[in-house]
Amino acid sequence: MSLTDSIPNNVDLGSDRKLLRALEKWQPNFLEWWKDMGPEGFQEDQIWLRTATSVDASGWAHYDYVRMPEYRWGIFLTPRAGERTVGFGDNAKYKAWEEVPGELRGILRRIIVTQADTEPASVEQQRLLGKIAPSLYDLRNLFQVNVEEGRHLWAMVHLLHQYFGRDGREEAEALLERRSGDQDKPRILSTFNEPTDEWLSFFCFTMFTDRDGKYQLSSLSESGFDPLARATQFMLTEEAFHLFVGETGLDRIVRRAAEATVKDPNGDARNQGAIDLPTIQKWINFWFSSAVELFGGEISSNAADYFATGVKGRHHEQKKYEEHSGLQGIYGMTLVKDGRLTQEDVPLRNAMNEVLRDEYVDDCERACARWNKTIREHGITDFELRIPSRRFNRRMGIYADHRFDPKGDLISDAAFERGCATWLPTQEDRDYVRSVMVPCYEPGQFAPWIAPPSKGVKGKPVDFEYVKFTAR
Ligand code: BYC
Ligand code: FE
Ligand code: FE
Repeated sequence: MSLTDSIPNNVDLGSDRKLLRALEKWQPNFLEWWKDMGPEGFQEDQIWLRTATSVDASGWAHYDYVRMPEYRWGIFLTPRAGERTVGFGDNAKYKAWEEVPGELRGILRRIIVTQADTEPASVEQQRLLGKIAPSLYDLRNLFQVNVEEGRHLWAMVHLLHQYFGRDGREEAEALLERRSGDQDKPRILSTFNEPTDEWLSFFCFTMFTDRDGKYQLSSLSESGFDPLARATQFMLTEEAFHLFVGETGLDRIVRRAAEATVKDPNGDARNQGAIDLPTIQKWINFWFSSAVELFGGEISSNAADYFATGVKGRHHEQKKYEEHSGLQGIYGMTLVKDGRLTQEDVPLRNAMNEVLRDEYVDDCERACARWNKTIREHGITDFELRIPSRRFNRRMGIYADHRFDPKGDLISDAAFERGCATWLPTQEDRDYVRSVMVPCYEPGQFAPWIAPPSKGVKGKPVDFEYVKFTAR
């Protein structure tokens, strides 16, 4: 099968010889990487997966059984809706760029490479999770997320190959050489080097880290560099499912925790084989605080440049804002001064990372309210989950040099050290969570620490055989 047949695309791959040759060289290396670093132990099995085969709203997703190495990773750009202009910053009203403007080459390359690097990183982080999947439904969802992150890598590699010449080809190779958590060749952003070796972390990752992806992609989806805008628009359609997996996965764990708490004579969910609510809170604290780092510095000249040049806007820049220069506004930033929290005005452009982080935090709060509703449905009124303050447990940015409790109050180093055992996962918590992670591969059965979903995938029943094992 030729590459143009094996790669569904709407970028006219068949007639672009140069691009085709570049991708023909890259593809075997990608497959090699997938076999080494993709889901371990399931490459021969038949997985009921969705594949993007076109960009039509009605028909883009095709569902069928497929062996993962034979997955058809495609290249899709959301079609143009007429002539576009740059929507914000100093270049607003100029025609959107079809090629990379020379003076923006450096920053566009940097943004695309950073975005691209996260995609294979997440697959690497999750590669052992299949061995301890709580159900076939969840196993299939894990692999769906993994193959789509693989496709997101293809989407960014396509941009690198088509628009960045030799530099782009070198960057595309390097994307297959870095490894999550590696001492010498780590992935670029911090969170993507954290181990994700049990499913509570997986659901926190898809809830909190993929959600950073949503907001970053959204702010790039109105980029003045039109191919990047169109590539990220299509990626967002897939991202919605990853977020669904995270948010509903946590809701199902919370449901089980609440049931077990009520059922147990001592109110101890762990006695019932579930994960208790305070432990879930610790994981939320850890993964949320790790994910908020991904928005970059609170006060950032990089962010100001991205906005000024028209490369990276705000979430829903056109829909939500009327003023698109970003020059008039100010942002009231909470800073630490003389050992106290104070508010200080920052020029809006320099605060763009924080503006995006605000949207993200609100979205996390919304999901958390839903989990709390699940808790209350079980008659539990003395426990509520909370999204911690964005200042809690930071390693980067303006809060990194200070210590805060989950409420966001400034505390001493000693108080932070003391609080850690109740706020963040301890070794004992990690051991417990790992101990309940036993695989459950019978169709319709679920591990005791997680409730079944309310429905199956794409109209299939919950007990559908989402994964067919070939030899086991
Ligand atoms: N870890 O002005 P600053 C996804 C660096 S997730 C390590 O604060 P800027 C997905 C920064 O590079 C979405 N380093 O940062 C999710 C800079 O370095 P230099 C991924 C970090 O540039 C799940 C310095 O610190 N997409 O898709 O405004 C599964 C200070 O720079 C970190 C993107 O990120 C960190 N967390 O903002 C699969 C979009 N944060 O110059 C996929 C593209 C900052 O001093 N990236 N640094 O060496 C960007 O737009 C920006 O690069 C960032 C950083 C928002 C990440
Ligand atoms: Fe992705
Ligand atoms: Fe994702």
